[in-house]
Amino acid sequence: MGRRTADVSTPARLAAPGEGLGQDELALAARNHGLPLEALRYDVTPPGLHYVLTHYDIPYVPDTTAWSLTVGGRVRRPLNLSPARLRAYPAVTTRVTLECAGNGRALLTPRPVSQPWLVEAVGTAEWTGVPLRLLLREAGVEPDAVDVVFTGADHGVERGVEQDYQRGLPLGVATGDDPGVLVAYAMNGAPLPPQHGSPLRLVVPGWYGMAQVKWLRDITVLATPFTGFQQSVAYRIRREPGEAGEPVTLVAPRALLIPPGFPDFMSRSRVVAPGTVTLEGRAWSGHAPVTAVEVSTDDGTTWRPADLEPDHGHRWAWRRWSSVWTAAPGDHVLSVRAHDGSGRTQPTEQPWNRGGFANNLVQRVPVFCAGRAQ
Ligand SMILES: Nc1nc2c(c(=O)[nH]1)N[C@H]1C(S)=C(S)[C@@H](COP(=O)(O)O)O[C@H]1N2
Ligand SMILES: [Mo]
Repeated sequence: MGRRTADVSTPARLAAPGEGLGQDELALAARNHGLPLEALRYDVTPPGLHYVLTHYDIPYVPDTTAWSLTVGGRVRRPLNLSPARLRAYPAVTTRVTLECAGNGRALLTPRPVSQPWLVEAVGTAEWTGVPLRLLLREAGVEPDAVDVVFTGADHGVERGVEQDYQRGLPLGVATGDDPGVLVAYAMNGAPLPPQHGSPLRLVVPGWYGMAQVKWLRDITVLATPFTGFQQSVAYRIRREPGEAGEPVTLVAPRALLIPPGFPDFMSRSRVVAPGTVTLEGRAWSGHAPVTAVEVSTDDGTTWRPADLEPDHGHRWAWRRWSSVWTAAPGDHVLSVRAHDGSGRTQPTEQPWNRGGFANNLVQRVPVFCAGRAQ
């Protein structure tokens, strides 16, 4: 597999100063849709409103009973499992907020040319499946194992490298139980929809989207670190094309606002009436639980704490926050930022890298307050 080796791939392109979105980025944006921000209201994102990101094509799987998941490599007893067999294992359901590592990319200058997310590449679902550690225990991992590689059924070419979509996890993450990695067959109590990985996908709570391999068909245990394209070339934080860079792993803290009032069709800027406005939204982090959320109604000059709801037992899902604002006539810029238990927060200056990954810059929501104060 792989017509060319990963190290000769073309670096991702940066947009020239002032260069608008091209047709290729528009095509990606139309295929890979975001969460309409008003859907941040739901604890669990309703079907179809969860963001979607697929690098190549959505595989056509009309008969999911014919699917097989193989587990092999450095194991004593290779497995070959059908979705029906997987349903016979003890099932675990976990509520998880997924976010694409490229969320925030299109806000960067210069803009990395790729899927042009603003802030909406996020969603929360209840994923049901089999704990990966049970499958690995049954297969009997050899003592020299270091990485576990997950292969999807989708195939494509990326920056000159033909490949199956593949990602690896360190053995400790794959076999750990905090978080427990799932081989999921259901989303919100129903079989996985095609775009979310039918019939099987990986769910790695706390990690960015690229780790959550959809259309999962093979799990291979390796005695050497995995160096595939999506591990060693893509999804690295680097400023220069030649750098090895740091791997993209856990989700950085982020809070988003449910845009208040009503939108202008073209600019999506908001209009609110004067008086009391409840600002509300969601906050999450893959590193550690969110400990505080702050809001600003003066474009980041001053911040005040918002009320943060408890996690209601859902550590890996976003949490609701709210704050009351008295809107006065005129123009305002609303912002919100999350802090987590690892001491991380959101920057107000863009943290630029070539791939446009993990940009958790604070959201800015311009609002026009119409009319006279009461
Ligand atoms: N097989 C496969 N799995 C994949 C991808 C892919 O292109 N192919 N995209 C990944 C990326 S980058 C993201 S952000 C998540 C998106 O998951 P969702 O579409 O269910 O929201 O899937 C991940 N899993
Ligand atoms: Mo992603």
